[in-house]
This record gives sequence, C-alpha cells and structure tokens, in this order.
Amino acid sequence: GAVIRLEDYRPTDYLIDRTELDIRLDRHATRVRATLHLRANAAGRPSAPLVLDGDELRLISLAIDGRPAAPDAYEASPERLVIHAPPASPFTLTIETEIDPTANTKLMGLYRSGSAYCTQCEAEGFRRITYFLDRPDVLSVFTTRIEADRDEAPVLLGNGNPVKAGDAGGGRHYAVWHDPFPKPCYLFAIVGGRLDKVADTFTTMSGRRVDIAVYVEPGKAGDAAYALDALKRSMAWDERVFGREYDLDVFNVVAVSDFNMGAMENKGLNIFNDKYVLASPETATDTDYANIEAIIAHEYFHNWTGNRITCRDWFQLCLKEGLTVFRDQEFSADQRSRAVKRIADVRVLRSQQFAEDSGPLAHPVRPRQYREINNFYTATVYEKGAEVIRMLRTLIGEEAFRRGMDLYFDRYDGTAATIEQFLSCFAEASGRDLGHFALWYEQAGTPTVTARGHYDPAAKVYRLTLTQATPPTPGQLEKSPQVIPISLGLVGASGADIPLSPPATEGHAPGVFVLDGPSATLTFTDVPEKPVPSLLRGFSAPVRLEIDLEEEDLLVLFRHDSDPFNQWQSAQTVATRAILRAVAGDKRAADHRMADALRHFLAMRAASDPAFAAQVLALPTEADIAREIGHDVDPDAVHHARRLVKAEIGAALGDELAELYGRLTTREPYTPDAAGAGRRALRNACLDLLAAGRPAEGEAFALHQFRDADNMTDRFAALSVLSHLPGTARETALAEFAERFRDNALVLDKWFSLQAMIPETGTLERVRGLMSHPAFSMGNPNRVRSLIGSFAMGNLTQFNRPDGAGYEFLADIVIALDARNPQVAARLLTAFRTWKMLEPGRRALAEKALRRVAETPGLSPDVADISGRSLS
Ligand code: B3K
Ligand code: ZN
Repeated sequence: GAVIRLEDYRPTDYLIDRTELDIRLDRHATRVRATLHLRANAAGRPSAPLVLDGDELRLISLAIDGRPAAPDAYEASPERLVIHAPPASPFTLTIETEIDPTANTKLMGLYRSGSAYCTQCEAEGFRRITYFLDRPDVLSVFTTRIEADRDEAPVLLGNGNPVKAGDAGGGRHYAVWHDPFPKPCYLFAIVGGRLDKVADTFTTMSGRRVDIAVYVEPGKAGDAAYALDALKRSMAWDERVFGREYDLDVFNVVAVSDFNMGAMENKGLNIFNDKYVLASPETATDTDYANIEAIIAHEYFHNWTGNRITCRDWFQLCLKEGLTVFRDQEFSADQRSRAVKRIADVRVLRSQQFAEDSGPLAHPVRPRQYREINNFYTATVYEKGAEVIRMLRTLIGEEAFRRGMDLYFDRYDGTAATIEQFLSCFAEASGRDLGHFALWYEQAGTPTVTARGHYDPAAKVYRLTLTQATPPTPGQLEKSPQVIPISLGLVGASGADIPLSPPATEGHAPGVFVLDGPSATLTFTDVPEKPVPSLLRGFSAPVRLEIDLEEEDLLVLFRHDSDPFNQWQSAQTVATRAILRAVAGDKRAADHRMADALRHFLAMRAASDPAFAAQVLALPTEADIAREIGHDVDPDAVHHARRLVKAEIGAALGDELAELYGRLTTREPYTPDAAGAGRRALRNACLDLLAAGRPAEGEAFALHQFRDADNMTDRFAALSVLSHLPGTARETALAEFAERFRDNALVLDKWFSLQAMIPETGTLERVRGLMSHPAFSMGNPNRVRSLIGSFAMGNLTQFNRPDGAGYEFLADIVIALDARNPQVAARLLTAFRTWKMLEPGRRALAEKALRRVAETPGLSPDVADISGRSLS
C-alpha cells in the first residue's frame, strides 16, 4: 500500500448528510442498496469528480438523482466508484452492491459468526459493504432497513433507535433503525441472527429511560449478567465523574465468537468478542471478569469520546483511544483497588508499550504516516496515549482537567476533532501553554530519567539532579527533552515522608516536580536527615527511571513508602537486580534480606491487602528482565536465572507460604468482586512460589486445588502451576481439564494457551499437535491467539529456540493465515518486535524468518507493512 501522511490531510470535496441503507441479508448474496444524500463541501474543490471507496465490492446498479446512471458517467471497480461529473448539489446516489458474508474470512465488513450476521467497520470496513467516503471526517445520519429470513435471523439490530419492524413476505421480516446522531461510517453496525438476551433499563441523570440489553448465542444468556451489570455501572460512573449522559433510547451489546479484536463501539450497538462478555464462576477467572468490566466500560465510554466527538483522520486515533483507555482505567480504579489497578496497568504498559517503543515498530502516539491503519491500533496509541492524558491531569490538576474536558465536550460535540483542538481546551481551562507538552504526541521512544541525590548534613540540604534522554527510534534520530511530571517524596529513616521545601514546582500540586529540560537540580532545604528519594510515585510519567539506590534504601521504600506503587516498584527492583545477578552467574542471587523483607511484608499486609500482596509476590517476567538487559539477550539464561531466584525465594519462605496458603483457603461461595479476587490472587501467588521452592509439596497442593476448586480462577491457577512441573500429574490434569470443558471453546482457549507457554523443548511439538485438536481452528481469531499467539508472545524460551524452529513456525503460520485474515496475521507477526535485542545467533535466525515472510509474494498490506518495518 501507499504511504498516507498527516501533512497531506485535506477535507473531502463532498459531504454525505444522510445515508439510507436497505440491507437484505443472505448467506452468499446479500444485497445492499445505499442512498447517499450528497452535497459539495465548501472546504473542498468545486466540481471535482466524486471518488468513493470500495473493497472487494460488486456493483449491481447505480442511479444519480433517481435515474439510472449512463455507463460513461461513472467508473466502477471493486476498490472504487468514480462519478466523473456529479450534478449540481445537492444530489443523491443510489448504489446497489452485492456481497458474500460467508466468504468474508477477513472479518471486516459484513460477515458471519456462528449462525449470525454481524459487521466490523473500523477502520475501513464499511467500504466492504457499499461504496462510500470511508473516512472519519465524513459524518452522516444513517437510517438502516435490515431484512432477513425470520427463522434464520429473528433478531435484527442496527445503530440508533428502532423505528419500525414488520413482515416482508415470503418468510422474511424487516426492522428499520434510525440513528439521529451524525457519525462516520466506521461506527456503522448491524446484527442479524438467532440470539438470546438479558435486558434491563437504565434511568439517566435527566430521568430518561434507556432499554439496555446484552445479546448472546442461544443458551448463553445466563453468562451475560455480569456484562450487563458492568454496563449499568459504567453508565452511572460516566454521569458522576464526567457528567456524560447516554443519548439514545436503547443501548445494545452483542457477543460474537469470531472477532478480530476485543470489541467495537458502534453507536448504540456495541459488538463484542464473546470472550469479553461471557462469564460464569465455573468458566471465567477473576481476570476475565475484570477484563469484561473494563472493556464494557471502554466501549460505552466511547459514546462520548469517539462517537459524539470523533477523529478528523486516523492519525488522531489516540484522541479517542488514549482518552478512552484513561477513562476505563479510572473507572476500574474506582470499582476496585486504585493502587492494584495502577500496578496492573503499568505492567501492561511496560510489557507491551515499552517493548514496542524500544524496537523497529516504535512510533509516536500520533503517528505522522502509515501504510496500513489497522497496524496502528497499538499499545503506543492506546496505553501510552492514556499515560499522556494522565500526565496532563497531573500537570494541570484535577479541577482544570475536568474543566478542560467539559470545554472539549461543549465545543467539539458533533465534530471530527484533532489533538490540537483537544489540547487547546486544557490550555484554556488551565491558563497554561501546552505547546511543549504536545511533544508527547510527536516523539516516539521511552525517555530514561536518571536521578542522582546528594545530602549535605551540615546545610541540611538535599540536592536531586534529574536528567532525561530518549533513544533514537525509526525516522527520529534526534530527540528533544519532554515535559516530565515527577511525583516524589523524601522518605526518612522512620519511614515517614519528610516535608518538602519547596513543596512542588511552582504552580503544581504538592509533590509534583516538572523536568522539562535535559537536566535540572532540585534543591530541598530543611531536610533533617539523609532521605531516601521516592521518585515517580504512582508512575507519574511513562519513562524508565534509573536511580543509584542501595538495596537497603529500596527495602526502606518497600517497607514504608506512603505511595503503594513505589512500594511495589521497590520490591520489583530488588527482585530484578537479583535475577540480573543470577544471569551474570551468581549462584545465590536472592540474598536473605529480600526474603526477610518479604516475610515481614506478608506478616504485616497479607491479611489487610491481599490483592496488593499478590502483586508484590509476582516476580518481574522474563520479558521484563530481557528488556532490562536490553541487548544480546539469551532467553535461556534469563529463564534459568528467574527460575533460580524464584526457587530460592519460594524455598526461603516455604513455611510462611504454606501457612498463608492454608489460611486463605475458604469454603465461601465464589463471587467475582475485588475482595474475593484479591484473596484468591494472593493464595494462588503463594501456591506458585511454593511450587517453585518446594516442587513436590507444590504439586500436591496444586493437584488437590485443581480437582477441588469450585471456580475457574482457582482451577486454572492450579493447572497453571502444574503446567510448569513436568510429569504425570500435569498431563493427567490437562487431560481432565480438556474433558471437563470439551464443549466450551473459551475455556479450551485457556487450555491451549497454557500449554503453548510451557518453557520446555517439547512445546513446539505440542503446539503443532494441538493445531489438529478438534476445538482448534485457524478461522477463529481467539483460537489462533490462544495457541499461536501465546506461544509467540508468551513463551520466551521456546519461541526463541536457539535452532530458530520457533521463528520458522511463526513465519509459516503468518504466511498461511495472511490469505485468510490479514489483520490477525499481522498482529501475530509483531511477536518479532524485539528481535533486535537478541544475541547474534538468534538475531540472525529471526531475521531470516522475517525476510522469508517479507519476500512472500502476494502479501496483504497488513503483513507487508509489519514485516517491512520490523526489518528496517
Ligand atoms: N475501536 C475499536 C478498535 C478497532 C480496531 C480496528 N482494527 C475498539 C476499541 O478500541 O474500543
Ligand atoms: Zn477504544
């Protein structure tokens, strides 16, 4: 594909004020009649030809202003419909196309999932339904008539409000939906099928009654209750926290089993991957419940941030995505534990975004160019995009932030906006110049902040020198200093915070200091004793922090820091150092101080804050350690080092872990709330560590828990522990699990994934074998991600086998899958995003496999783009 550039943006020559669709569903020959009400755009070129986008379309008929178009008046191909000389404005086009939803394996446009029809239009899928100006700055009011066989599709859903329904003769029926809010076509959706539902009502802050429902495959309505409840909580939260009220009479969520990503925020008709809707205690883990809650909220929140205000062009994707991720993170923090949510979010940010940002696929939060927009729904746009909003709030304060949001909603409602317009609202609300801050949207790469402290006991002065540097990234070799908010405290020997003088960088909240140049020295006076600096509290900026703290200092922070994030971070840093020592060959890397500190911590905090304690017990991942090493990484060395340290800690704390494990064992019935989830998380973290330190005991506990559990969280955690212990117990448990859940594809996904992540040489063969399992299918994205994705992204040693077989396997899969579903294939291929930091042997083999992909003839733009950039 050609390169699309931000600087080339220009408005369209035509606008489509209204769109009337008549869609007659048929498995192989769906007919779509679109009537577009067009007029010339004052901002465009006068009397230009009208060029509509298409993708694999077949034109049946075309009328201009109601009269059949003369053959020389237009040119139609599967990719384009050009009207050479459109009539004087306004005018209508009536376009009839025919599409085959069954043949649509890309899962973009109209396709079949199970026995239902559904659509996915973001980013450029609407052009697979009819010819259109398929770009986000063309806002149109849609009226959609859907017709289908009544038996095949008794449920017919569209955007907006239901207007009319009735019999269409010949066993067919129809429904008409009207969406009064102008929207870009990427938010268009329909669903038709035999579906069950759970329904409720929500009364908005102004007293309007909204009918809300979650639709699922027949027989699964019982598993949709949690999603419906999460939806109600989301609706209430957005009113309370952002003053945002829902705007239609109905809000529908539909769960389908074949979906390229998590979910989609179509206006009034969110379509979900069923993995993020369906849950019961027996089949879903606490993590699944938390994900459902977060994604239901995310898609709902898009109604304002994304739908009412959309993006001018796809370069502005973070305008809706970063902001909406920020909003869903805040929602989850309010529903659960704020500290634990922050830790979990930072784990994701580091493992996904930092990884992306340090390799060949690095790009700015707002990219300036792309070849395939679907490849830019990335951790950088989403997660770093959310961090940028969070920094903005830290810098201007909560009140100005809320005023800025209100201004944004007021001023840009009903428009397709830009990042500049968004930022201008906050500049106005806060009275600050955000020009330098805006660099966060432009500059890729993760800044490193280095801190050096010096205490002068005679003067009672503490000086902290902060410097920043951002490494080069593709296309950006020179970097400028960013505006970095650093929340900090100085911790005294007693563990209490020493009052700060000055309390903050002028004009900022207490404890917030701003580094906006290459370096700065903060001078604190009246510091009575040598402090331990606690920097980047709450992870106040998406940077790497380097600070020369001694182990003892870190342990002071671990015990006493008033900021829970930094307590956790200190424990992580101590563990990271231990693992790095082990990588360097130190046979007893985890020294007793760490075990003592953990023992003390568990005694103090396990009972009062189990969810937090579970986070502390979870060691940094192999990928975390690999990133810390940064170059010439040997994944086997990392694996063995981490395993060694984990075993040492597990052995040193064995008695405490076993005791705590027993104490946390309850017979209370399962509920998916945060408190229960916290206790289970800690108990399972204990089991995991215990199994590392005392494998025989761990295996016995795990096998018992596996068979005894009354919920998926505990059953799967036990199976996960067993999966790391080679032997008959593991194989028996895996077989029992498969038998028990043989009819539940989503649960079998967990089973695929777990096996794909076993860090043993036999795993590649196991994965190949599982591809022939009756429950596996290359056509279903969830299956592919569970088995192949987990192997490539979640199994550092086996994907990076020293013989290159893991790379060749992934290359084969990507090439095969590309013909069927390019989006999923391209996403799998990003498993190579950190290949350049491997040791030379593996690096060469990874490059060879990537080249083989890149040189395959007939690649999709999606895979061609990822393979090309990965090699650059
Ligand atoms: N906006 C969609 C993502 C669409 C991805 C297109 N390749 C889901 C979300 O972010 O809410
Ligand atoms: Zn989103």
